[in-house]
Amino acid sequence: MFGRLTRLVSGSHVRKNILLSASSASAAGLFVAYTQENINAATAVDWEAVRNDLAEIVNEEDVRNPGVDKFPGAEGGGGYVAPMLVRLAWHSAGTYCKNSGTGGSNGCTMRFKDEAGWGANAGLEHARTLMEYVKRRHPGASYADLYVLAGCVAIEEMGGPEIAFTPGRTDAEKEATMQEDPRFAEDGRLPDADKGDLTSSAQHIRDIFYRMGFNDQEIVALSGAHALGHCHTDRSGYWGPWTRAANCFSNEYFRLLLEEDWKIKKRHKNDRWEGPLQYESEDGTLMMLPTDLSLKFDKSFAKYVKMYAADEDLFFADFAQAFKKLCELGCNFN
Ligand code: HIF
Repeated sequence: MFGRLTRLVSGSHVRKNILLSASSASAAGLFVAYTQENINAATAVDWEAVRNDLAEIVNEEDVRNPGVDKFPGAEGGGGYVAPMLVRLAWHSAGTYCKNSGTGGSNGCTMRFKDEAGWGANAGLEHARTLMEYVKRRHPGASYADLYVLAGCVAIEEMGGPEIAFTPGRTDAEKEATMQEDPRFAEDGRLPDADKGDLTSSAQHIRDIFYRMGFNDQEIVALSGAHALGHCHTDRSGYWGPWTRAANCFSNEYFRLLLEEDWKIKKRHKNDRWEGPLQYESEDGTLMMLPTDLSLKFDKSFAKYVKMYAADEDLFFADFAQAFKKLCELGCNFN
């Protein structure tokens, strides 16, 4: 089965085929239209089989999260594809606003041109292409459920806690404004990684996550997911991994945040660093975003950083709850 998947996702020519063959419905030809018929079929989904397919995708070395940076090791396998799927799930859910009840993972509105094109979502087209493959094998599953489950399975496959998953999300059938369909949101809902100084960056994270209904402890617990994956210069403009085991869910992010002497990045390989403001470890191999570093210097956030650095079990338990909450914001499963 994965011989075929690999062929489909590894070459740009064949990738074009996967995209174009995915649908005749949308103008871009990218996405399968979700009809009332397959919404009704959602109850027939074999979720264990979906989980197995997702687990195979994140563990298959030839399935890639391609980029220009050429980090050490292959671009395929757990360290690259799995973190990208965690980012996919979080960006599908993190648009929620508790006051207006708009946004969230329900609707899977990132499939549409406007949200897909937000700067914050750069690079996630690779993840969405992988979801097309899973969708074709499980047509009764909504995209909205698939995006969320992909993130949960990826976390588990990287050694993280089990995230309780409840299916039942529906897919928006066409692009709309949030006034027309509350499952949509507007650009600006996902966080920026830098707001000038660390105090403003801390305030920005609070603005973003309080809007969703999270408190300081939950924000810090969620932030531990930056133990995973990389920043890519061709996506966000930032560069590098946060930890030395980007495919391993752990509390390393908190330990490194506290123990490393983080300095503003000035050089990249043998050149001047021309990218946005970011921090690097003493040996230059690891990175922190200004928003990450703000957790260390904000008193309320720092209390929880220390707690999770000292107690990985506590971090796993709190993360599992907070990530479940994130994935269910705005969802009505009844
Ligand atoms: Fe990320 N995040 N995130 N993030 N994120 C990036 C990558 C990942 C923020 C910015 C970035 C969370 C919160 C925030 C993951 C998971 C989570 C990148 C790099 C940026 C810039 C994208 C790229 O260049 O490819 C900001 C400002 C956040 C608010 C604090 C969550 C808590 C940590 C909610 C979360 O779960 C993961 C995983 C990646 C790695 C993706 C990859 O392709 O490797």
